[in-house]
Amino acid sequence: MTLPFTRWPDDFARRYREKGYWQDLPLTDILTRHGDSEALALIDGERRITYRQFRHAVNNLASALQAKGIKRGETALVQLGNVAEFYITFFALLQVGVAPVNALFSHQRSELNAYALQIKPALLIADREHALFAGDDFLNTFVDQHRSVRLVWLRGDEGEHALEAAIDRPAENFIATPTPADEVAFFQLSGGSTGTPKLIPRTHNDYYYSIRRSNEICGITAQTRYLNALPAAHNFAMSSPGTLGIFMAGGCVVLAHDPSATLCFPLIHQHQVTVTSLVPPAVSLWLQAISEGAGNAQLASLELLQVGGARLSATLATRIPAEIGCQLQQVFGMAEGLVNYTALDDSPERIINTQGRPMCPDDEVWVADEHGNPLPRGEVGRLMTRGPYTFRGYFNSPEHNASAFDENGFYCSGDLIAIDEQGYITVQGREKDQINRGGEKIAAEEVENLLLRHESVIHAALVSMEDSLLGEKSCAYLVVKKPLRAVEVRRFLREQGVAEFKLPDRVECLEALPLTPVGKVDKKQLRLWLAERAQG
Ligand code: OOB
Repeated sequence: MTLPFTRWPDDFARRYREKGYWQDLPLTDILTRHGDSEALALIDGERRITYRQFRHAVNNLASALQAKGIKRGETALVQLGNVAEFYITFFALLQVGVAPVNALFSHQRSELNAYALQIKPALLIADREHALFAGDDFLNTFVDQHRSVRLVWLRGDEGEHALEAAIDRPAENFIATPTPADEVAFFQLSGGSTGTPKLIPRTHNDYYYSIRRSNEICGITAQTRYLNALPAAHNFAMSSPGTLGIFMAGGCVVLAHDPSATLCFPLIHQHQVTVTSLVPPAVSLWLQAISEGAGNAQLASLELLQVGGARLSATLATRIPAEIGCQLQQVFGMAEGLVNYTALDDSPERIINTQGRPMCPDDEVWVADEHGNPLPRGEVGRLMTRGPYTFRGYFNSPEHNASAFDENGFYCSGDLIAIDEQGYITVQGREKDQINRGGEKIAAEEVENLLLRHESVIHAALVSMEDSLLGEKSCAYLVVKKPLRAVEVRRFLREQGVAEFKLPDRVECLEALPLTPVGKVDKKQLRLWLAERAQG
């Protein structure tokens, strides 16, 4: 049994193989290639895990999954944070050919249910440390609602659901059964711009290539010590080159539960970390900590800081080499595929002012006007792309795919960009109905739908407003039957079980929403009002 997904046309697949991008290896090769190496793979708090221990833990869990009757071609819903078990579970599922959706740790009931409805998971792996799974109420409802779930394992559980027990029990004669390399390995999460969170099928071949190529560009080796302070499940953290890149090279990953300076600076010093990745707001906080007394002495081992996920201002970019004392690399990527990097040997001017170049010679990227026609070099328009690691369709979403792709299979990311003569991209804005809250993506429609469930809400529009730290925050404009306060709105959304970062930072009630000539909500106008208010 294999999972349905939109494949690359045969001639593309042939070319990607001929050029060596697709090597027909399962992603588990990233780990198994190290055999019984005693090199350190992972540091999680006090725990130190070598490649040999890592591989054994993975095979134990994989073997336990097989013993429970979990089969190749099935799916899993996983919610684990920045802990060793995230990676053990990921590789174990791949070893038995089960495709996981790795929900973010910040996700709540609403997101987990939406993912489960789409993939109909055979198993759920989550964490007792997450508020949702501290007791059994949500778990019981979830298993009741999603009848496909046959097995539940929880990190930190003392009883029948204990994940750690399955990891610790030695496997006997384990035989790996990964899915074929050109089939779905797992699902990435889309930042989203529609009502329901969309899933991105990623194959072994395409994802492995993106990791291998990222390692080349970023100079990752067995000597690299990488601090992962981004959410473990995020595409940036997993593959650009991220934790999987480090594992592939035989380097060492140090886990941090959050990107705060108080946590990360000592970890960098203690473990002599050489590379890390941050979103722009975390960079601001690090710079603030340095200037307010922490200094940068603890960061002496740091050679490279990658920044991506949201727009990095030139002002902030300039301060990184000067105040943190390491090289900056801009990363403009997306869970759907395409990743752009500034090169380590690019001029400082390029590194500060551009979001880099597509990493693969066969990434086809062009800029379209609003009618889908190509624009001349340098002009601002829609990013269109296809290539050996850019997906060809969201999971089970024919309608959305029809508008997200053109007739030649080019994906329209919803970003507005310009490409210069040398092929360097600058991100100029966004056309998709999304708020980028410091790298955390909010699909406006998803939150609007939840707001409309409130008995007093007649119309709702969620728009971005500028924020000096996060870049953007969200404001909900509401037309209501009776006045609503921001706290009530936020409480209501929390009760709907939605991730905290999606709650509107501000709420405004109006008589009516402004409309465009064709009768759509005029979000441009709403954003303009917010900007005027912020100034006045
Ligand atoms: C990364 O992935 P996603 O899927 O969370 O978000 C993708 C979107 C892009 O379409 C763009 O709108 C925005 O995030 N974005 C940036 C950016 N990097 C991402 N906008 C401006 N400047 C940047 N450097 O965010 C992601 C995936 C892999 C690597 C890095 C980031």
